Amino acid sequence: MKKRHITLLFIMCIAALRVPAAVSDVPLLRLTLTSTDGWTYHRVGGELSREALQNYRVTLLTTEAGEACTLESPLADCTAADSLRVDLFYRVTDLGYVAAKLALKVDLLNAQGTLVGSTLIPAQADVYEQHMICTLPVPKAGNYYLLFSAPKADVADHASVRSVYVYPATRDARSGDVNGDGQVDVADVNGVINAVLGRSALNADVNGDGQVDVADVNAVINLILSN
Ligand SMILES: [Ca+2]
Ligand SMILES: [Ca+2]
Repeated sequence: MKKRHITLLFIMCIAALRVPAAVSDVPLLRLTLTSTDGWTYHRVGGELSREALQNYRVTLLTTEAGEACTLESPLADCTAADSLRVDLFYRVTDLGYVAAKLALKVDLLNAQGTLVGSTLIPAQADVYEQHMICTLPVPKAGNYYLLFSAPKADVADHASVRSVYVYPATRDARSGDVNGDGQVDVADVNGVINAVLGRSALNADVNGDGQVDVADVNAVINLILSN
């Protein structure tokens, strides 16, 4: 049997399956009072716990001597993400001290610890409950983690992280490169099939109709054959 016939037979076998396209409102990472697993707070004598978050002890600062107190997320699977949206809630406990001086830095690092992206989020003046938002592009499919710091000295011992949510901005699958490796090839066909079968949360809506189904398998094969 020819390879193309085998492919068509397989497509017919999964033709009845239809699952909704992946949604991007489920956080990839979150740090809350009830969810601190995998997160690390780097500060001598510091701890990351429900009590520490409640009692404003998860501060981010860099001392005059250069010691940085930082917050590190666990690794996240960013295979399906074009970018990450970070929502960080920061409670200021002394406005007079902190106003206009606070800015948080968010670094994106790959699994080997190499810095691949960075942004600085300035605080709003005279606001106790700071909602700090930034977007970091994901350079290519893979696992990444985030490192939060305050690079200016002495700014943030009067403020504390309250919670962090990191949402994936779903990769646009219409190019056919559903796994984000820069190529449209058989690996993407496998990716779409796995998404159709519910084995992967990859955005595989290649034809952009809002569903992930056999039509997307056809669409990615057509993209490969047309190249
Ligand atoms: Ca690909
Ligand atoms: Ca589709």
